[in-house]
Amino acid sequence: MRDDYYPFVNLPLPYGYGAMEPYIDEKTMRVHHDGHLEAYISKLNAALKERPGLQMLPLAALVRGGALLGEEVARNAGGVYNHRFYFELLRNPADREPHGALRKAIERDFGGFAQFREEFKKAALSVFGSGYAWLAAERGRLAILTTGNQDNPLQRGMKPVLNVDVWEHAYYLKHQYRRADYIEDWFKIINWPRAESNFLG
Ligand code: MN3
Repeated sequence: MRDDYYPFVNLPLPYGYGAMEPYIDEKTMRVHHDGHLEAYISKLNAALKERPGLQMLPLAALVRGGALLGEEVARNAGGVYNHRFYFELLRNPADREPHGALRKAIERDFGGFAQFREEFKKAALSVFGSGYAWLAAERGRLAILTTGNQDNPLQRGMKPVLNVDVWEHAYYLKHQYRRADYIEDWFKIINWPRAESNFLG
C-alpha cells in the first residue's frame, strides 16, 4: 500500500505490534508507530497545508528537497519517510544474513558480511544524539552513513537501502541506555529481501 502524497495518513504496520518480540517490545512499537510517526504525519500535513505549491510532490521529493523547502516540511517529511522505511525493513522471524545480489554487493564493498556488520554497528553507535545509521547505494556501490535528526541519504544523492533508528525512543523502554544491545537485537529482525529490492529498485 502506498501513500506518497498529501494529505498523508498513518498506514497500519504490516505486522502486529508484538511481532518483533522479544527483540523490540510491543509497547515500544505501539508508541513509536502510533505516537512518534503519527506526530510527524500530522505535522507534515499541517506544514503542507500552508504550502499549496508543495502539495503535489511525492514524499521522496519532499525529503530530497531538504532544507530548501523549509525546516517544518523537511524535518517532518524526513520523520515520515525514515520511520516508514525503518518499520518496513523489520520482520520476525528473519534470516540473519542477506543472500543474492545484495549479499554479493556487501561482500564486494565491505570485504564480507561480518565486516559490514561490524562497520554498521560502529556507525550506529557513533551517532551522537538522535539520528539513523544507513546502508545506501550510489551508482551501484554500497556505503554506510549516519544522519542526524530526520536527515536522509536522498539529500546526498544516495539511494537508501536499510536504516536503523537510533533515537532513544526506538529502544529506551526495553534497552534503556544500552544502544549496542538494541542494535544486536535489531540485526536479528532485518527484512533482507526487502533491503535487496531497495538496492535493486
Ligand atoms: Mn523513531
